[in-house]
Amino acid sequence: MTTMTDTPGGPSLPQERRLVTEVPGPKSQELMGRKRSTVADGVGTVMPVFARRAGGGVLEDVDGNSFIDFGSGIAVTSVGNSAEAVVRRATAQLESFTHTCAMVTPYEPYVEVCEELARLTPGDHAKKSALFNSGAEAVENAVKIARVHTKRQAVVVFDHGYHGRTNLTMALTSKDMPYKHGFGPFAPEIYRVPVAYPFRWLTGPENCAEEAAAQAIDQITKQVGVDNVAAVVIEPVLGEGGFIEPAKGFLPRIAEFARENGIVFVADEIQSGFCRTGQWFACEDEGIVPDLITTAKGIAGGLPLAAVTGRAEIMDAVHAGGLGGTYGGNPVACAAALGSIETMREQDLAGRARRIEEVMKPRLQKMAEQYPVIGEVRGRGAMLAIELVKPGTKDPHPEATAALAKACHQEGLLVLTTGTYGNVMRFLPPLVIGENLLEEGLDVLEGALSRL
Ligand code: PLZ
Repeated sequence: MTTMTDTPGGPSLPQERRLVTEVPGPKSQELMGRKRSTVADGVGTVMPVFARRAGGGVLEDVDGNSFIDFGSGIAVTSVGNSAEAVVRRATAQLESFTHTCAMVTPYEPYVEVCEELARLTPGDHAKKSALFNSGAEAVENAVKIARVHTKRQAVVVFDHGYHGRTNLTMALTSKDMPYKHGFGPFAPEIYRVPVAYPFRWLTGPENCAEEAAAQAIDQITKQVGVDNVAAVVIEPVLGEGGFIEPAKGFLPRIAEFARENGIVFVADEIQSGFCRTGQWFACEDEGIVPDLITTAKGIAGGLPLAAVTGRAEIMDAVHAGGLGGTYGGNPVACAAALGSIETMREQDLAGRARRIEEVMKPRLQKMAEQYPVIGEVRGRGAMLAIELVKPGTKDPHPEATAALAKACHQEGLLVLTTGTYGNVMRFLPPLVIGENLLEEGLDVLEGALSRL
């Protein structure tokens, strides 16, 4: 019997970095052999160790090694793995019923999650939500809703954008390898325009916001035609593209342009949302009120749940029965989301994210001064990154990035890379991570950098 105190990943899990074997250890190696013979090669592995327990700021593998977690399962376990309120609520729900299908017989947790989303997302207009299983599914549905509402077809997305791996969301995603390569043909009526990426803007960062917005708007106007555009879809901080913060002013300008032209502005906050950047949602930093917002990942503490939330009149444009899916808004996932939101609220995890930035960013900046391989430190809250370059240039350095990640893994620090050029190391610790672990993780990173 699992009780609250010995919940895997719960308080009994020592919050420490501990290496007791080489990485990967023998048990992980054996499991990796079994994986290779039965799991499709297309399913990749970032760090070749098998998880046994995880919680707080650590992940323990089957050999007994304990890693400091700077990844949160790609920005999912913001409240920590097996967070108490998530386990408590999801367990109670598991014991009541596991599934009815929300379209067949609705249940209260689904409604409660939508009520929370209406409260938490930006803007005080009337809002409605629909729930799904994955981020990609949420983005697909945001496009469906925007098309019905506007009776238009075109969708505008941005350089370096990432929105998922389904056919439509692959089309919305900008990076070929590994996401799109060989998987075409892709969905039509998708148009890509420039984003204000200050570090790589040709004329430099100073006028990046205005120039990029002008170019984007010119392309939309001249190449697509505003009357054809149903939606613009953008991540307020571009995640898989390399933790790019669009230069200040860019997002408000695009949002304004959308508003003036009857285009639905969709903020994809699947990676940046739910306290990750130090606010409930990243678009709040520039006072943006999206028409639709897509959420997933951090919403449910590790259970699969996603949502589209937005202006009631847009959401309600779709005919009855037009939105759904067998599992969308599964009751256990909804209960977990309510536990996750409860934790974020009670423990002020947005404040914790801001504190993580305070601890990490100055240290990363110091490392950047010392090691010219770091071209830029960026991000906010607990969504931070370093972009690696060939020293003295801005040429991307994916080899150094991969080597640095591998060195960190071997020293007991779980880090992830990202970026169109594969040259960005990102830091996404659980928001509940202890400050001692944060500092120790940075020590490991610094040591690995010095040996690079
Ligand atoms: N939109 C902004 O970050 C998922 C992808 C990892 P799903 N990002 C992690 C990988 O290699 O598959 C993501 C995102 C943004 C949409 C998605 C898609 O969310 O839940 O993975 O479908």
